[in-house]
Amino acid sequence: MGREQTMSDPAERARLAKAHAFALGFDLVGIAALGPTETAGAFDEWIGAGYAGTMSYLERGAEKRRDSRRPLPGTTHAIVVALDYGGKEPSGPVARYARGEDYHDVMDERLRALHARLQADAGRSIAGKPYVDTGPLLERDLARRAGLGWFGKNTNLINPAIGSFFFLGALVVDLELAVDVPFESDRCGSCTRCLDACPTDAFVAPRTLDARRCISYLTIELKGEIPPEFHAPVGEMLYGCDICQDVCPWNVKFARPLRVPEFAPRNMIATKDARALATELLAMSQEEFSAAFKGSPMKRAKLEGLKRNAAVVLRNTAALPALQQRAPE
Ligand code: B12
Ligand code: SF4
Ligand code: SF4
Repeated sequence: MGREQTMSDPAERARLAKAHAFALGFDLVGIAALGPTETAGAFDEWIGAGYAGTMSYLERGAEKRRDSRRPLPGTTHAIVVALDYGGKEPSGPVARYARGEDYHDVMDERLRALHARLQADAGRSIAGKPYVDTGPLLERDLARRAGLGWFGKNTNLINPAIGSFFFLGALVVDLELAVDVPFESDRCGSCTRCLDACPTDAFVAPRTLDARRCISYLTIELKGEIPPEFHAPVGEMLYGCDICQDVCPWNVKFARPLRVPEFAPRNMIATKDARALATELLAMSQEEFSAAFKGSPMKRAKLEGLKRNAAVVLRNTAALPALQQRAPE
């Protein structure tokens, strides 16, 4: 087959796009046609119930989330990728996803490189844009349609070969590509481990999370004070929460060691337990914080938010010895 003929075949183009994505280090790749979002109803109900709390940007983008062609008009297909962030690494006060460099930057750079390779293959410019949590796309919906996994009861997208400790991203393009078969089966079965393990009872039903109760929301997204009823359940979690993924049998069995150097924990985090890290954060100036957390996703909570979390964690860890002494009662 000549080059021109090869590049006019959607199946061959899809094969090449996937080969490029794997060569760039992505762990899963699938292709979906853009169009009306199947789970838009679930999203609207979720917003309507108030479960998004103060994350008003989600509601603002609701219209565009109903159809994945809307964020970048003219685009027709998405190459959806997943990048594993090392679920086998030990749990700790900072959720695994946030210990190293910001995943938005790491994924965005790789998706841009993928876009450049597609254009080089085609010998022309192709309209397209990478999305990594950076626009009004329901990424888990798109990923399921591209065959990457199912919606777990903990709401995370789970893949039967690698579990759920991965980021999602998509390169939307104006290019016809052969699509993958959507992931139709539900492999959770009768398991309820994630629902039972959540310290704040944040799941109102399987696959429905009241974000206002989730430690990830409370320690990252919420501005202002964490409501007192959640102080004890936050435990030693300074930033984010991995509990409902840690207990999932698919992660227990298939989570992998960290392979992406950019996600290795920065020094500030690697060497400290919750108490030491909380103490250091509380004493930090804005300048020290900016230097120590340059390029970190933890900057999202700002120093003020991290100090708020640190105070809760310090209170919780200080109370532990006293509680342990009372155990024989
Ligand atoms: C807002 C948000 C949050 C919120 C709300 C989370 C939530 N579950 O809704 C908070 C701050 C709590 C959060 C936390 C986390 N997040 Co977050 N978050 C997002 C964001 C920006 C939007 C998600 C959203 O629209 N939620 C609204 C609900 C309704 O949508 P959904 O959860 O995607 O659920 C879909 C399906 O489950 C389905 N659905 C919903 N209900 C039902 C019911 C039935 C019966 C069925 C069949 C389907 C169904 O429809 C929904 C819409 O498509 C996405 C990025 C993006 N643009 O999509 C990242 C994203 C989902 N987050 C991610 C991560 C890594 C996390 C954390 C693990 C971080 C951490 N360690 O602290 C936690 C996990 C907590 C959890 N159990 O979900 C990853 C998830 C990767 C994966 N494997 O799934 C994403 C995709 C970011 C990325 N680009 O990698 N997050
Ligand atoms: S991330 Fe933590 S707090 Fe949020 S739903 Fe999962 S277990 Fe509950
Ligand atoms: S813990 Fe069980 S119910 Fe929850 S997501 Fe994993 S398999 Fe599904």
